[in-house]
Amino acid sequence: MLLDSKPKIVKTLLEKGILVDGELLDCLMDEETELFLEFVNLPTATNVFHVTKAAWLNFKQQKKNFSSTSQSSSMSKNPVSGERCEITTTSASGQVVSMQRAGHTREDGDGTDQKEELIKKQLNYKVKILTDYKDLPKKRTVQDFVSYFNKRYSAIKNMLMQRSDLTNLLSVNKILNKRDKDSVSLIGIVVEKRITRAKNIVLVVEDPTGQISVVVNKTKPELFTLAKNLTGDEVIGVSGFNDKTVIFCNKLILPEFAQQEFKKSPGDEHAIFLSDIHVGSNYFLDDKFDKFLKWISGEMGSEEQKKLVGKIKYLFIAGDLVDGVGIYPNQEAELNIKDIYGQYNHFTNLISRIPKHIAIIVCPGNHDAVRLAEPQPVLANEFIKPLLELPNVFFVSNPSLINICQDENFPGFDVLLYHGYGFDYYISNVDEIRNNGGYDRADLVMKYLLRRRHLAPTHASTLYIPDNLDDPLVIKKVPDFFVTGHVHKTCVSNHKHITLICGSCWQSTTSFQEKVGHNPEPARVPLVNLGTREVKILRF
Ligand code: D5M
Ligand code: FE
Ligand code: ZN
Repeated sequence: MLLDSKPKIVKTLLEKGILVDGELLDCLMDEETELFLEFVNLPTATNVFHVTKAAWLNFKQQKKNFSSTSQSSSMSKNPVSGERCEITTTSASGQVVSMQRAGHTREDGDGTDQKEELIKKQLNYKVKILTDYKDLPKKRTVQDFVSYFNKRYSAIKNMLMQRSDLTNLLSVNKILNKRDKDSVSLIGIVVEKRITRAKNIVLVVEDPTGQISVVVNKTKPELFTLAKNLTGDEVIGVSGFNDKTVIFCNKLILPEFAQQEFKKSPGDEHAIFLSDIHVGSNYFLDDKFDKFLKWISGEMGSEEQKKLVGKIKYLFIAGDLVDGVGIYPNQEAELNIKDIYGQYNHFTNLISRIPKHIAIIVCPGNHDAVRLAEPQPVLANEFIKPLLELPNVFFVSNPSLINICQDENFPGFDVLLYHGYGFDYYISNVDEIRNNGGYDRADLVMKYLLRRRHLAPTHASTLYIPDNLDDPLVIKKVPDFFVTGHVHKTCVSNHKHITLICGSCWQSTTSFQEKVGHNPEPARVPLVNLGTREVKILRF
């Protein structure tokens, strides 16, 4: 690289508003300057405030593919950004249905009639994509991070304000200026958590007017446990007595919600849940996936099972569709399909075998060819083009909220679909998760996030795009199903009538997972009877 020292690279990139990943910085020393400058000038690359080594390696791989197929002119368009179009149309019932054709613009010049035909066919699937994440192509600044946290704060504050137990609610500056000791409440973001020498917990909590210390005494075990399991940046309510510059806490309140209605579909419909397919990896279990495809196509299994397959109307895939390229160091040695297009082609061939009466709803994960920062937009057209021709495949962003099963007599189920890249952080850092099963209990992570009404409450758990209009990771609407993946072990549970489902995987234990003692459990498929909400786990 012409910029031959790390400080020079960092300075040059910072001037462009780009924060470069440490791993990427190491590998940049040997890279060609011009190619890298082309990379950072792409709309999405400059948009990704934090640039990772994976994104750079992906770019190089794609560049190589494009030049080998003489399509280098199309590189002026960013290969990893999705284009979206929204079509509003009217269903047979006269109801206005918002259809996102998988968030994609079809650019192959096919006829309008054909497109309309496809949209009409899609209406039969009773799938409504409620989240409409639009990636605004703009450079993010420090102010965007401030606005982002303000948006999160006010969204969760509004939820906490519904609570009757936050009496005498005051801002931090008013509490700090109070002369008398009194019973007070506040709503703030957790900035710091520490244990004192006397083994009490001190939380530093901030609102837009200032910061205050909150003392949680070890003599109140329930309260102490709740405080111990808090994570940085989450928004909480605090009640207690103020004394000069501190509050002695007697209650901590999370933005929790009441028990939900346990809805049951009037029709005899089923849904199944997959995640982490990892096509292209040496560890991809193609024989087991083939068995699954044969089963779902009715080519295998008892008569009863074949009848059941006919009732499956929805199939969710919670990310990591392919293993990707350049996702971790020396990944190439563990890939049997070494280019990203080849991986998606194979994924497409597999998914095309699923019968067309099943709506397939797919979001990306951290191994997919889209930016790592959340929300991850839908996959770009070129990776999945043949699937876009199919009426039953819906590509969505990560996270997404999708309504299924709705008709004139039933409001449908809202499904929150999220890959779960941040789960490793909560499993390692939150006592109540780590000490109660850790990786075997993805449901504990899901419950933890739902109780906080946020998919990545702490800044440290995932990469994200600071959106100053909204925080797309706030769980605004309480779903009926919360569906995730990433930890490669299936888990099904229930929290306040929300069905929590983590998909398994289709990849055997990788060398990395073996080293760190991970124990994935591949080829399991949760199956839900939407009429009874009963869950079965199928093994392949
Ligand atoms: O992640 C699958 C699981 O393995 C997930 O729990 C994270 C863990 N994993 C995999 N690779 C790594 C590295 N390099 N560091 C930490 N944890 C890791 P997946 O997203 O499929 O790779
Ligand atoms: Fe995975
Ligand atoms: Zn993953």
